[in-house]
Parts: sequence; C-alpha cells; structure tokens
Amino acid sequence: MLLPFLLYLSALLCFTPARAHPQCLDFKPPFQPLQELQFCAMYKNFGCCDFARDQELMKKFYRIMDNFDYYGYANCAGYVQDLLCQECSPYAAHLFDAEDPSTPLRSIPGLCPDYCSIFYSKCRSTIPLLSDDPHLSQLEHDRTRFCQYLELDDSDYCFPRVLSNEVLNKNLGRVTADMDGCLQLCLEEVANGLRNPLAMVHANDGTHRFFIAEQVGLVWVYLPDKSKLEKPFLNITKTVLTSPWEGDERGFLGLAFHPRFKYNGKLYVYYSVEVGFDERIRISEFRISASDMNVVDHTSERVILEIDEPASNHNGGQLLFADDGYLYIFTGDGGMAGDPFGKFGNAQNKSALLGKVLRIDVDNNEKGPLYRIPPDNPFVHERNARPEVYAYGVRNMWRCSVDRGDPLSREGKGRLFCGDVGQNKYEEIDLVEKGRNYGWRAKEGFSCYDKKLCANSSLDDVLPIYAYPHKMGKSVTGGYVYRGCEYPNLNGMYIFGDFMSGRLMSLKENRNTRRWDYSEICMGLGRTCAFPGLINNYYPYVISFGENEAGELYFLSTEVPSATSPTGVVYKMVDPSRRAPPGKCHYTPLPVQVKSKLVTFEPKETLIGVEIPTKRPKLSEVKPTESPQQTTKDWIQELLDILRTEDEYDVMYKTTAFPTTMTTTTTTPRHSRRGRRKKVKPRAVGVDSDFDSRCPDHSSPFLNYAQPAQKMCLESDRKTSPSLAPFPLTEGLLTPAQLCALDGNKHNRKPARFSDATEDLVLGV
Ligand SMILES: *[C@@H]1O[C@H](CO)[C@@H](O)[C@H](O)[C@H]1NC(C)=O
Ligand SMILES: *[C@@H]1O[C@H](CO)[C@@H](O)[C@H](O)[C@H]1NC(C)=O
Ligand SMILES: *[C@@H]1O[C@H](CO)[C@@H](O)[C@H](O)[C@H]1NC(C)=O
Ligand SMILES: [Ca+2]
Ligand SMILES: [Ca+2]
Repeated sequence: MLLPFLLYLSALLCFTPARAHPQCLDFKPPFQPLQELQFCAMYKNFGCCDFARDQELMKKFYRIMDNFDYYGYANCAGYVQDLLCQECSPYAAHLFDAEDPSTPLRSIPGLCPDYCSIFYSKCRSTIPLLSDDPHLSQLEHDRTRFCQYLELDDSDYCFPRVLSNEVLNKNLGRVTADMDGCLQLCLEEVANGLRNPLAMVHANDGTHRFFIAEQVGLVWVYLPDKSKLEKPFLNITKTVLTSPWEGDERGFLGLAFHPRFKYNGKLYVYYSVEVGFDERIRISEFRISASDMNVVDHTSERVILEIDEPASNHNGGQLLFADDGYLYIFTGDGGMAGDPFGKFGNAQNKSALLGKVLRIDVDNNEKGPLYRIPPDNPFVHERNARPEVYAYGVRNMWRCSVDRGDPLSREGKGRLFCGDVGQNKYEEIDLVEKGRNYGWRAKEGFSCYDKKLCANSSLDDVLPIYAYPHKMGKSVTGGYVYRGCEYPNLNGMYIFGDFMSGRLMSLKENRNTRRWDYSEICMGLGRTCAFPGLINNYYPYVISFGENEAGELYFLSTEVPSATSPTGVVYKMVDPSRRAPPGKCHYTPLPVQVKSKLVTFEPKETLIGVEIPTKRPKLSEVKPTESPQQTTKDWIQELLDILRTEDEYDVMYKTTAFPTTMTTTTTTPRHSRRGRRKKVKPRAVGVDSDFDSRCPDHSSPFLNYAQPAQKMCLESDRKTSPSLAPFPLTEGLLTPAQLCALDGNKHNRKPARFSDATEDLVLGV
C-alpha cells in the first residue's frame, strides 16, 4: 500500500522535464568534428558527423537536386538539406528512432507536423529520392497519414522543434548535471570476479595490457580486449600477510612498473609480511620472466626496503614513479589512532619512515646498494632526519597519482595528488610537494587535531586542496586527474572517491582563482546512460582508481570488502554527453605473446531502472526482414557497416531489425521493475527515469544502494524522522538532497577496510 502512495507523492513533488539524451546513429555520444563541416554547417561545432560524412551527404544532396529544374531547386533545396543533415544532429538517434537497436531505423527523420505539412505540400516529389521506404511511397498521396507516419512519439525531439528546445540545447556537449550540480557519468564494466582489487596499473610498454592486483597477493594480466590470462602474472599469496577480515588493511597493497620496464623488465611491489613476531611492510623489486612476457620471474625478488609496522592498520601502500624517474613510497603513520608513537607521533618525526612520502632512486642498482638517495631530497642535510623522506605529516595516504598534464598545453603535468585518510572528522586531498609538511597529527584536514602541535608556529604545514567531513564519507580513496582522450569534458578533473560511503567526487582547478571547485559525481539519471554497453550502478566500496596506458580512467570497487570475496568489479568512467571525434583516440597496441589460456570477459552488470520504450508502433507493424532473436551479430558493427555504405538510407531501411543485445529491459512492464530492483544487490545507481531528475531524493548514490526498498527520501519522510534533524558538522543549511544523502549513508554502516570506523569503535577514540 505504501509504495503506490510514495510513487504518487514523488510524482507530485517532482516535475519531469524532457531529459536530454544526445546520441548518434552509432549509439554513441556526439562530438566536435576535427575538421569543420561544410555542408551541414549547423552541426559544425557539435554533432554526429565528421568531415568525411558531411562530404558524402553533400554529394548525395547534389545527386538528388540534379533531378530538379530551377524552381524545384529553389523550393526544395533547403528541405532536402535539412532532412539529410539531421543525421548530423546531436539528437540523430531520437530523430531516426535509433535509440533502441531492436526497432527499425527511419529513413527520414521525425518531423514536427507543421513543418511536415509544408514540406509535403511543396516538395513531396523529393520523397522517393530521399527514401525507398515502401510505406512512405504508399502514403505519398495522403498528407495527414504521411505526416503522422513521420511524427515522433516524443514530440520534443521532432525536427525542427528539437533545435529550439531550451532544455535539450542549453548545456549540450557539457557534462550533464542534476539540479544540485552533481555530474552525471556512466560506467562500462571492464573486469569482475576480483577479490579486493586494489590496484590497476599499466606497464607503459605499448602493449596496453592492464594489471590488476588482489589483496591476497595475486596480480592478473588483462589484454586490451578485456580478456584475462588464466595464469597469474604474480603470485606471492604465500608470503603476503592478510586475512578475510573485512577491516584488514594488510596485504598486497601496491605495484608500479619501472618507467623503462619495456627495456629493463623491472617492477616494484608493496606488501605486508610477518617476520618472526613482527609485522612489516616490504617493498621489493621483481623482474619479468625471460621466457614469458606475461609472468614475473618469482625467483627474482630483491627486498628494497622493509619497515616495522607497530600496528596492523595504516600501512600506506602506494608506490609510483613520478616524472623525475624516482620511486615514491607512501607509508602510513604505523597505526592505532591519533599517531600515538614516540613523543609526537611518527608523521611529524623525520627520523621515522612511517607517516611519510619517501623518494628513492632504484636505477643502476645491479651493483652496490639496492637504492640510492636522490641528491636533492629535502632533508639529506638535516641531522637525524631519514634521507629518504620527501614529504611528511602524512596519516595514511591511500592512492596517489601523477598528473599527465593537459594533452595540448602540458599544464598541470607532474603534479602529485593524494588522498590522505582522516581520523575522526575529515578526509583530505593533498598536492604533495618536496619537503612539505602535510600536518598530521597536528591537523586533520583544515582543523587542529593535536592542539599543542597545531599551535606551534614552526609547524609550517600545507593545507589540503580539499577536505570533506565524515558525513560525506569516512575513508578517502585518491584518484586521478583525467587526461584521457575519449572524454574531452573530463580533461583536468581530479576524480576520486570514498571507500566507506561509495561517493564519487571531483575537483577542478579554477584557472583564475586557483581554487579547486568541487562537484559530486553521480550515476546518470533516467536515460542518460542508455547507451549499449553502459551501466549506471556500482558496488559501493571504492577501493582504488586506475588509468590505462592511453589515460582513460577506471575505478575498482566491491560489494563485500573482504580479501576472499570475489565481488570486485573494475569500471571505466564514461561521459555520456560528449566523446572525442572518431579517429582521434586511435592507437595500435603492440602485440602480446600469450602462452597462458585466455579467459574471455563476460560482463555481469546491467543498466538498471531504465526502460527504453519500444517506439514507433506504426512501424512495428512493418515486418522485419529478420527476427531479432535469431541473430547474434554485432549490431553496432553491422550498423557502422551500413552507415559506411553508399546510399545508406536505402540499405538502412531494408535492414529493419537489429538484434536486441542491449542490457536494458524493453518489455518489462513498469510496475514490476521495482520488484526487480529490490532483488538487486546493493550498489550505487542512477535512478529510474520515472522518478526523474528534479527530485532531490535521488541526487545521491547512497540512497540507492543503501536499501533499495527504502531509497525514497521525501520531504514527508524527513519531517517525521528525528534522526534527520540538523547536522552539527556542516556550516549552513544542507540541501534536501544532502539530507537524503546523509540518510542513505546511515543505512550503509558496515565494517570496512582502509577506514577508521572500526578503529574508532575499537579504540574508543
Ligand atoms: C598461488 O600460489 C600458491 C602456492 O604458493 C598456490 O597454492 C595457488 O594455487 C596459486 N594461485 C594461483 C591462482 O595460481
Ligand atoms: C622518532 O622516530 C625514531 C625512529 O622510530 C625514534 O627512535 C625516536 O624516538 C622518535 N623521536 C621522537 C621524539 O619520538
Ligand atoms: C615547536 O616545534 C619545534 C620543532 O618541532 C620544537 O623544537 C619546539 O619545542 C616546539 N615548541 C613548543 C612550544 O612546543
Ligand atoms: Ca600499520
Ligand atoms: Ca593533512
């Protein structure tokens, strides 16, 4: 009984405007053409045609217009150009009913009735030249039925109204955001079945392989086509210290390939070990096997550095090579809570290797010491300071990355970003620079933690570029500045997440103010992610981020954060609003000699809560030339082939049916979807289109994975729920959406790794 009422209420509270969903005939987002279009100039800045396609359309136009005398030309040239060029519209898929691969494409774009009427009366003789749809030729003598046939179910998208629709055109080409400014991205599943996957790296050797590490001490090789090698790349499960405990921060924690791996075959790993009664972290060097480029030579291990760990938590774990070619090691403060070791903790103690960013030189270490100190390390001349120290005042940096810099200007290149996990109140993002003090334990985020140390004028610390309170998440997972090629809107955005809340976030530097602007990242609402192969939900324990060799961005999360639970998934970030122009991001991976068996990737996740209506009831009466069920062809390829063919309109229409390989349900009746949703595993998700956009209650992923059955968070709920009363931590008023988010967060409390939730309980801090 309650559910229909809530639905009704949500309908009252929210209004549902047309939600923009630009999409091209190849089922992908539109783009800015590399070379300006000459013929369909109205789509020269943003649309679905590149220069070559534009030229073809122009040729086709002249072929058609050759049939007309001067008056015919004068009357109809504009119409013919309009109709041909709608293929280049950013809404081409809507105009041609190509959003759903299972329904036939139109041969003429959907026209608004008034436009169609005039077109019909002036230029109907062009119809057989534009289309050989037999239906159209039957209707050639009946204007009303002709124009009915060309109408679109969704009249917002008909031509030319689509051009003047403000909602559809206002932010066209930019990242879609909801009313609260939450950026709506989508995901592509890349790998699954992983047990606490905590690193994804590439070897920078031109092969475009990616390597995924599991906490237990296994590293797997994946080829660019997502297939996985059955034989592990590295297996040190026997040596690695970890447990199935969901709060365990020990294990295989990081790996980094030498920048010249291609030539020297070296890689570095960071893991927990037990030596006698001591727990340590160990940084080791390995070499690739001489006989198999996809396997490490397990006998080649050389221990570069070992550090005693006084407690089982806060073990750091990031390893990376920065642009200077040195190896950076990010240690935790040792553990417990409040950095209790020594007089003022480890992090502020430069004689300790814990709570630091270390920098060492591992080149030319065949003879002599396994590593050297870079001569310009900041404290090499300071008495009692360890010369490895590069930066200090670190609590437990979990995931750091180097900015590749703007692809054109190189701006930002070499910056070192980290997420430093907080104690009781704040999580922070830092820009790590040489010799600087990152504050811990004097400070946590912007606030004082140890009042005495904090008041000391010699602290001279660097504040984070961003910090957030524990109402938003309790354990930051640092990410990357997006510098990939495929999604130009994301360039320069630092994208990161929170392990506990599952929140995805972004920072972008304002070039004028030099401040970092924050935007939350949500999963696309409604049909925003309704593209083949894309999904709008993920498991909430965001463990790590990764970049592939081309710079595309990924994150790794899991449903149950235990080193034995095979629920980890790797997701690729996708901007559904805009892609790079075709051909721009092309690369050819170097061949990989595979000796092990290959396991083909099988995606398990689906787009949920989105129904793609089967449109064009009128056309569905037309018998398809082949049944959707019987064919297993790759319909994208098929369509691309068709699009490449000369006189594509003719062929396009003949091929009326495409296999339904889309992951969405096209036939599930509305009312049953909620039932289905309840069964899905908890995950962060983009929301049903029928509880569309403007509802504050669906602005955050928390609501959705927290408890699907309770995910509605309405004004009325809030009033009756005392737990949602004012939140002390945040200055000013929270928006309803934020309140909802907090409420969702409340449902999601579970023990978790890399966080202090458990620690704070245990230690009562
Ligand atoms: C990893 O090595 C251990 C022995 O050290 C072995 O028992 C285990 O099966 C190996 N795992 C894989 C996936 O090969
Ligand atoms: C700093 O750390 C070193 C190495 O762990 C330790 O021996 C020393 O006592 C510490 N100093 C202080 C003041 O705590
Ligand atoms: C401030 O810090 C410096 C350097 O760590 C130390 O020598 C000094 O005693 C501190 N001052 C106070 C008042 O704690
Ligand atoms: Ca520790
Ligand atoms: Ca700090």
